[in-house]
Amino acid sequence: MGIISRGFRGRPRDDHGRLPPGQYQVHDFPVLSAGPTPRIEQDRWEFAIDTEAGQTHRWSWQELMALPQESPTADIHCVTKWSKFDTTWQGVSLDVLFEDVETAAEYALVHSYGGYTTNLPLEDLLDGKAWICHRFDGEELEPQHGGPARLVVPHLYFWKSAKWVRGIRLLNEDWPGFWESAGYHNYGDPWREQRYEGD
Ligand SMILES: Nc1nc2c(c(=O)[nH]1)N[C@H]1C(S)=C(S)[C@@H](COP(=O)(O)O)O[C@H]1N2
Ligand SMILES: [Mo]
Repeated sequence: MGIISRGFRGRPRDDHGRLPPGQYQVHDFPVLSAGPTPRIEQDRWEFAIDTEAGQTHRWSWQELMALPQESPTADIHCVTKWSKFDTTWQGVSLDVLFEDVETAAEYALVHSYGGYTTNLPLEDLLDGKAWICHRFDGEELEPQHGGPARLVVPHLYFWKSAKWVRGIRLLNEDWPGFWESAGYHNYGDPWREQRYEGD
């Protein structure tokens, strides 16, 4: 076997290192849904945070719209290896929704209309890291991409960004969601390539 320099074999860094390991860039917006697209009218939509102490905080669509809105731009990374740069959203920061929520819980289980669930540490939803978004690229979020509203938590693999989001349950103990209980990584950091359990 000859000596092959790592520098020769290695790929050039993509777009100044914005592409996590094993990912490639796409310019379209793939749709990945584990089941049919639920249709929820805005006037029937609600979002709730349930605390570990049994308190519920609810927002109607009108109440969500009345909250301060942010327009995050983020790179998103799907575990099936596509990444999309500079996606532009509009929605409400989870920091705003958690303002009046008293909790000592460390874990969050996000659930969606249609039954999808995904789990993450509560701290990954706070401090400007996550939003409930209802607009994408300047338009109302399409049903196939999670409209009326979805979670967007771009620093983790995109399966954590629950479409058709309905609520968040705060838990003292971690509880795996849909993909997390099917062999995917519990945390899902794309920069550490945490795709599957054991990665
Ligand atoms: N409710 C729900 N949310 C979901 C999913 C799903 O199947 N159901 N798929 C996840 C996965 S695997 C990915 S990659 C993204 C895909 O979002 P997109 O279809 O808007 O690209 O949504 C995530 N959120
Ligand atoms: Mo995904």
